[in-house]
Amino acid sequence: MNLAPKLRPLWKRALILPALCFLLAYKASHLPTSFFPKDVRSIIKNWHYVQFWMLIKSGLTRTYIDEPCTFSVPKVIKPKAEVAPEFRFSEDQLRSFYENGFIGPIDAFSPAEMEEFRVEMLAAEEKTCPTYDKVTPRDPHFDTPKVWDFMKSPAITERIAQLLGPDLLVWRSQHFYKGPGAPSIQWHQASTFMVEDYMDPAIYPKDLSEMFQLTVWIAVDDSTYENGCLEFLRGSHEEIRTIKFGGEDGFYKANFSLEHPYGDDHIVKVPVKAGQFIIFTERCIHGSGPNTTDRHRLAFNMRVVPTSVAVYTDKEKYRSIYNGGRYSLKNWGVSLLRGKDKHQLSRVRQPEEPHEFVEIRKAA
Ligand SMILES: O=C(O)CCC(=O)C(=O)O
Ligand SMILES: [Fe+2]
Repeated sequence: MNLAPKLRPLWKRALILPALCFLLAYKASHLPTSFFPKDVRSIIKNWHYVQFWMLIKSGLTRTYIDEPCTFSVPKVIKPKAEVAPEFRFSEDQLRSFYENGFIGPIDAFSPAEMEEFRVEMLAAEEKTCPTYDKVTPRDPHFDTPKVWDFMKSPAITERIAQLLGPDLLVWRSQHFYKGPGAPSIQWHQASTFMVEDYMDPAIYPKDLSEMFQLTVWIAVDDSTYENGCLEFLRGSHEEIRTIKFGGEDGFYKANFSLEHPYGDDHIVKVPVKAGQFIIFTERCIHGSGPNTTDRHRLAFNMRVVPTSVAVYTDKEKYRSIYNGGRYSLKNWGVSLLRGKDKHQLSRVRQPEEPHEFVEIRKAA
């Protein structure tokens, strides 16, 4: 089933609308769903009533970008883990993170370390990665040991621990090669990453309004106004918004604009030096400008959850509308970044340990 967010011709919308109404009514009936195809079962189970309703009442021109939720700021602002003094956020820094939805830039690595890594990262861009048996920017921490070493740096882990708690898993990472002249990445946000395949969430927090996921974005090149540094709409993590289908091609191959109430005075552009990083909740609306220079802008990110959040559960494949279609999860697992995994809710793959690759060529 292709659920790419784009404006469909009127006749297609006229066919889909009654089907959606039926599925909404079926969800409300709580009748068994076992005889439906898997994708239909996922939609009935995972879509919130407001997601159905937004699509139906807009005549299939509008939907939530991800599972709808709000964001509750903790009543008492304090670190969620004890860390060494050199990594401690001040109360003001914590407060600004909760108010804005992001914090940084923060120092982690030297320009020399990034200089050396840049060569390896550029080489990896072209290689078939054994984890997915394809050329992909996804999850370089499995196949490039240096990426995992960087991720485990206390400059990073000790900062995230104060925001998410002591026990942390990496469930995703990605290279971002923004070539000379590359276009902008449009405003987007995510909650449980249902935004990737529009049927199943990737992560399963117990409480959707809590902060259950953080992204750490590490600059390998200096990231500047000219080459498309990250931009945020400060304070926009309070709610998951809707998208309107149509308009210019934007987010990879999708075709939509995010609807939000924030004026330009909320835009914060964050230039970052090579070796520095930014932490943000993916719920904070963000994007990056075009690269107007003749050099690339390299970066990588990691996505982190507390061990109490399950990832992918028993799935074998996960679709990504934006990022290369289906990904087989046969060689995927969460990687313990810090602390202990008392919950053991997801499959595990520790990048530093040997991995027996499962053949995925036919399955993917
Ligand atoms: O690197 C970019 O321009 C975008 C990064 C991003 O959206 C993310 O890390 O979630
Ligand atoms: Fe993003």
